[in-house]
Amino acid sequence: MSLSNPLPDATVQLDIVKSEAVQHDTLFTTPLDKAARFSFDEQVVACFPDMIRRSVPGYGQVLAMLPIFAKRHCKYRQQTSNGQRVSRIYDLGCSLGGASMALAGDFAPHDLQIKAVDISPAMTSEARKLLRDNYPEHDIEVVTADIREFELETCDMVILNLTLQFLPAADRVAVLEKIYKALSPGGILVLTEKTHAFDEQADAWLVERYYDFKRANGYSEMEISGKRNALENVLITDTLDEHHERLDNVGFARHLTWFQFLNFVSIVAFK
Ligand code: GEK
Repeated sequence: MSLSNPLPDATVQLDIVKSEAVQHDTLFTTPLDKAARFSFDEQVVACFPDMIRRSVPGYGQVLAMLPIFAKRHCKYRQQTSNGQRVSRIYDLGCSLGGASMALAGDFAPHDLQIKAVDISPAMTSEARKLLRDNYPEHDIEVVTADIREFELETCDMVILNLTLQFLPAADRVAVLEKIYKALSPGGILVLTEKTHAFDEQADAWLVERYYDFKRANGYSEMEISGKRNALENVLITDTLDEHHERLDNVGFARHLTWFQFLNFVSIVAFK
């Protein structure tokens, strides 16, 4: 089957990086050592906006909804050191700060305090630059840290956009517990993840259509299989039921799947 035009939805995107400098993702256009593991290094940073847009169905739509959710659920519940009331939002596993940028773009500088955290220094140094250039007036701090060790202050909203999936399975509960504790009553967690289906046939169909999506966005068979190999044991998916069960277990009384596109889902959990 050949799909010559990019799928309409694949073109829905936020210009998270307006710079001309964004490279086309060519990371897997040449055969690589089969054992090479995917890592968020300088090479990935240089093509990240192109990569995420072409390989994550619904990335733009999810980001576009974040400020809409924030406007409903962030109620200036936090106090800064100089006594001002703000809404504090964490963007955990921020990469280049796409989610933080989507939020900053829709809020006045004094209304939000954003803390964006990522373990990759290559990502945070670029994110810091992009956020400073695009939103110089906003209170946005970019921190290089492992979210498993990073302490959270009380907050109104936490974004885990495609990040939990990169943590070892055994560490996921503790991170969610920490988030639950930090959220003020009325606050929300937005958790977006790649998932797998429990039913084998359903899963095979979703995975195949996901590869069709990537083909439609210009990825070759070699690029698709190269990326799949590199992500093995690096990106470990759960089922949608496992996500909901874990959220129950850490204390979230109410959570629902508000978005699904093939095997990618986004959940909102309410404290
Ligand atoms: C976006 N949220 O554009 N601590 C902190 N960061 C981590 C950790 C960890 N333990 N493990 C992985 N990361 C972004 C996209 S990308 C998703 C998120 C993807 C970071 C890692 O360095 C990378 O930047 C990010 O999680 C995942 O809205 O590339 O598929």
